[in-house]
Amino acid sequence: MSVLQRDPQDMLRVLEEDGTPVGEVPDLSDDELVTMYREMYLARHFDTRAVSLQRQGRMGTYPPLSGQEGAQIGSAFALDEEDWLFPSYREHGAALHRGLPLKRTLLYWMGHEKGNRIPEDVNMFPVAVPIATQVLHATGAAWAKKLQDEDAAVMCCFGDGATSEGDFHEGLNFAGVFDTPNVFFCNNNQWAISVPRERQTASATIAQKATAYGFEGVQVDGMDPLAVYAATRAAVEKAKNPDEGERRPTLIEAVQYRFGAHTTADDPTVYRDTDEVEEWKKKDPIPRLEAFLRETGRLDDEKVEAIETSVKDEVAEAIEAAESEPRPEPSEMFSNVFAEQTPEIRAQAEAFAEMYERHGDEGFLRE
Ligand SMILES: Cc1ncc(C[n+]2csc(CCOP(=O)(O)OP(=O)(O)O)c2C)c(N)n1
Repeated sequence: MSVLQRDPQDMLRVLEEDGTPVGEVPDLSDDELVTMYREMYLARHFDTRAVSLQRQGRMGTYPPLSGQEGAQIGSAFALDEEDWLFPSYREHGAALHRGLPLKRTLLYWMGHEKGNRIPEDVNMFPVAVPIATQVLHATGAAWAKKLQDEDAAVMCCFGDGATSEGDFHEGLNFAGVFDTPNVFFCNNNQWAISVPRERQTASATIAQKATAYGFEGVQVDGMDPLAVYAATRAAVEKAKNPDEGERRPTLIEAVQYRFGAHTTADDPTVYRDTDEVEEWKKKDPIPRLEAFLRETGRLDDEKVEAIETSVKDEVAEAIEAAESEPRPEPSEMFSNVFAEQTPEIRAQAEAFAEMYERHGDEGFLRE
């Protein structure tokens, strides 16, 4: 029986918090499991460095992902080469697994348009900042894949807050009716900036919303990368190759927590309790997978140390490469939105140019 065939309130888990298996370990090779761990470690280290770059004034606002590595890497790991990822703005981990160079992610948050250009061989869409808009794009893309008879699944990532948007309903409703090959992956990290999960919906779970759209919804422990992988893999396979009578789309709710701020522009201590954060830190996906891999002889001190060193080097190189790019021209913010500028944007660009000429960079800095 598929792992998707369960009550949406029955959370799927493979590893306990201490790394002990309590469910069926997915069929991944030793190398794949260690790579999964390395990528989670890489995502965490990248995140820590990115936050400190922002604090040093070397990068703009940045949305941290710490705590969410298991959900991001575990889900992206389940995609095949031909599948597509439609991310929100926090999916730096899923993106690195897909092959987006870290330098691009850094450039994006440093304000370079170049950072938003996805390499031809990476099947993912650019960052979506307007909440839930990517759900519609992903549903449309999946419908196109189906109409063109292409064998590809489309995974769309969004937060718990996104489920309150009309776009979420429209996308999932359409996917159900047109039976599109979608995996809707909700990173329920408990908070939409300062709005807690209880204020987002009166439903017992987000996963159960799938029932209303006529397809399967599954709740998974998002701090457990192997459970996330198992659920996403089953959803990807079903999207591309459903059994008789099965609907292609799936809604996955990965229950997790963001350890840090929503972005570097807010202070989470104002709206949430430090005890709550500490409780969730006990579920950290990285030591959880590490304990399992050590216990089963796939990792030891030497291997972990080698991973640590290579990850630090990789991130340092990406930072150096991003910082050696010439600074973007501020006027570039008016480009790349429309092929031809609208009269409003043209007027704004002209007003900006005039102000910039008069005051230079200083005119835009606040004390
Ligand atoms: C359409 C829209 N409305 C409001 C915002 C402002 N905003 C930015 S992030 C955010 C919260 C999103 O929370 P959630 O969907 O749970 O994702 P998370 O940031 O927790 O990953 C809001 C309201 C926005 N970006 N787009």
